This record gives sequence, C-alpha cells and structure tokens, in this order.
Amino acid sequence: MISDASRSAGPPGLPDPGRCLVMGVVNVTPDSFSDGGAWFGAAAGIARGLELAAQGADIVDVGGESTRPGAQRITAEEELRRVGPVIDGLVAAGVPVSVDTMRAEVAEHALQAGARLVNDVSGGLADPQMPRLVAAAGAPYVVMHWRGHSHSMDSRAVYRDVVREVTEELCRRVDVVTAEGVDPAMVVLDPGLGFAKRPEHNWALLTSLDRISTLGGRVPGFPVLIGASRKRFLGRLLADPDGTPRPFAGSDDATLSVTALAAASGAWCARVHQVPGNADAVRVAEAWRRAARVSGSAPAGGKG
Ligand code: PMM
Repeated sequence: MISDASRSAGPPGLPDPGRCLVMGVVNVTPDSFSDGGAWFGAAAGIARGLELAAQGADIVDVGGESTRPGAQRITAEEELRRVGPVIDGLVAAGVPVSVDTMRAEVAEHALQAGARLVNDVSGGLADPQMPRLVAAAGAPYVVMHWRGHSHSMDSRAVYRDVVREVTEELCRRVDVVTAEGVDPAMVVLDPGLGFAKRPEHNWALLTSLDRISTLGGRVPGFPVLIGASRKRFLGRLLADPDGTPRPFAGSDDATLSVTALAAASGAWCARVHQVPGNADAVRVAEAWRRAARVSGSAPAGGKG
C-alpha cells in the first residue's frame, strides 16, 4: 500500500480533495478503442467534459490522438484541431483540464489555453522537446511507462519481471525529465496499463503501486495515476465461457472495482470513462483507508 505521505503529495495547482482524484476522459477521436467516435467534434467534446465535471470528475482529460493498439498517428495540426476548441470551452467553464498528448506543440497550446496538467503517455519519449516545455511552463506532468507507438506495442510486451522492469524504466524517465528541468514535485507516475502489457503484467503492476510510487524504494514516493478503465485486460477477465471478451462498455463495473482497490492502495488519481460510480468508489476507498488508519491495520506514515 502507498503511504499517506506519498499519496497526499499531489502536484500543486491541481484539485486536492484529500482522496484519490477522478479524472474523466474525453477522447475527441473517431477511433479510440474504448469510446471511439462518441465525443468526436468540439460541441460533443465540450458537452461531454461538462457532463463529466458535473458528475464529479475532479479533472477532465482531453485527448485527440487514439492510442489503441495498431492505431496510426495523426498530424499535430489535426490533433490541435480536435483538442483546441474542447480545451477552450472547458477552461472557459472553469473545469480543471489536462491534455493527453505526446507532442510538445500540442501541450504548449493547451497550457497557454489554461490546461493544468500534461498527460504524456510516452513519458517524454515520443517527443524529446516535451520535458523542456513542461519544465518551462512549470506544469504538473504525468510520466507514463511506454515502450513504443501503438503499431508496435503488443510485440514489446515482453518482461522477465514486469514490476522491476517497469519501475526501472520509469526511474530512467524521471532522471531524464528532471535533468531537463522538470521539478520532481510536478511529476506523477503511471505504470501504463495495457501499453506493451499483457493482462498478467497489468495485474502485477496494479498490486505493486507502492514499488512504482517509490521507484522500487529509491525515493519517498511519487503520486501514481492508474488508467484501467475499459482496458482489454478487463474485457478478457470477464470473457464469456467460449472466450469472447466482454465489450468495453460491459467492463465499467470491473473498472469501479479496480478504482476502489487502487484508491484504497493509495493511488493518487484514477482515469476513467464513466464518472459517477468511480466517484463513489474513491469515497469508499478513502473511508476504508481512514478506518484502517484508526484501527491500526495500516501504518499512517510508513509503507502499509
Ligand atoms: N490510457 C489511454 C489514454 N491515455 N493516459 C494515462 N496517463 N494512462 C493511461 O492508462 C491512458 C492514458 C488509453 O485509453 P483510452 O483510449 O480508452 O482513453
């Protein structure tokens, strides 16, 4: 379990409700694997972001590029054309916004428009300009574990000890981004569920949040973001007896379970497509952590 000391240390400038944050997802794409096309277009994207915020999302993550396995890249211009108006609309409405992008150019526009966090699924690997841009802006930065673009990620899901290797690879990314000037207090880590991960890898990582947060015991602890929502490993877990995976929307209840377990283990934020149940789940998890603290089942400041 991640200690309270690590979990409460979210980056400054973001909501701090004293529990795991809920990040609602708006994919302004025609082809994201979990909700592709549903919120494509500025009006639909803004309306969805406002709905997620009204349902209890602490922050709304706006992305314009699909990262589903096998997806081809779009141009920076197209990405900006998709996310720009949605970010503008949500910022104008006072919604805390994060931008889900691997491109410094897109992140720069988003931050100028008022986005409060850069969510880079490549952890700075896809665009070497990204860490310097984030550092100059003084923005919170989600550094996710990533081994390559969508067209090749399934073939890269090879590990001898997934928790150790992901932790070490994240550690190297933290070294790089902080060497480029990113303040460590602004860094959030993400094990990158489903990105070059087979189902067994995702489960191993989910049960090792403390090792990820502390980079294997090297540091007191970074906040950890978990993106399990509607991922293929949940659909496979819930497969029919004949092996047919559960469709994405049919894994929303399983997502709630993962959110509750991850939040009870001290995750800082859960990135989800459906907010209401997850907003309840993080409250249950917080009550659970509090009660465990009071009853002495979890050490307050140490590794529980
Ligand atoms: N997953 C997706 C997109 N962005 N960002 C972070 N930080 N962590 C994730 O796990 C993550 C992400 C892919 O899911 P989607 O296309 O259904 O939104």
